[in-house]
Amino acid sequence: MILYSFPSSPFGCKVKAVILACGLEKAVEIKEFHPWLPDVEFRFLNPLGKIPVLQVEDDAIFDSRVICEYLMEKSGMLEKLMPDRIKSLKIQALVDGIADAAVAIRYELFFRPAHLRCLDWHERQQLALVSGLEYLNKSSLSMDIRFDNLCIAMLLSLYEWYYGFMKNHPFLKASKAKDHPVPSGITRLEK
Ligand SMILES: N[C@@H](CCC(=O)N[C@@H](CS)C(=O)NCC(=O)O)C(=O)O
Repeated sequence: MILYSFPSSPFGCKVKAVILACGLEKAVEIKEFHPWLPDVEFRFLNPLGKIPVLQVEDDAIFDSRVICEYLMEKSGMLEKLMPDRIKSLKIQALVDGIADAAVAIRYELFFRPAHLRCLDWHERQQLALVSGLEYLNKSSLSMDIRFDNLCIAMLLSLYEWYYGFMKNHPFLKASKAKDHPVPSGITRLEK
């Protein structure tokens, strides 16, 4: 299997953590790919042009939520990592929503020239991000290896719980988000 992702993608990091927790690291080759690079072939894998994508033989699976379930089911780890399915899916929805807001802000600041930026829209994304993090901060979080905790751990790097969780499970370090320069050849929006 091939995972197309980029080191700074929160959705890609979530999938990488699931790969490690399911013991699938030898079964999945990771290919770095930035979704904004013009690449017609990639659109055949995911018509939405987004990472992460998991190529499995002649099929391509997207998005990160579907990939995670596929990998957990394939490795027989679904029940173990998702003991409470609805709770896990709710936390994933929250974490993905925070990541969506963070990615939207990043794109706005990097790709869109200043004269096209909308302050109200930016503040709305910021509000979702901060409220989402506050909600997580107030939740009581265990130290267990479970899918909801993997989602949260790959999103956070600030909170006390995160340091405890990563110390308890050092094998997850390999899936942490990394700041990464944007590849050359990506054009910003100008008009
Ligand atoms: N819901 C999707 C979100 C994926 C996503 O937004 N990925 C970003 C990178 S972190 C992307 O590929 N953006 C390219 C674009 O929006 O054109 C998932 O969970 O996989």
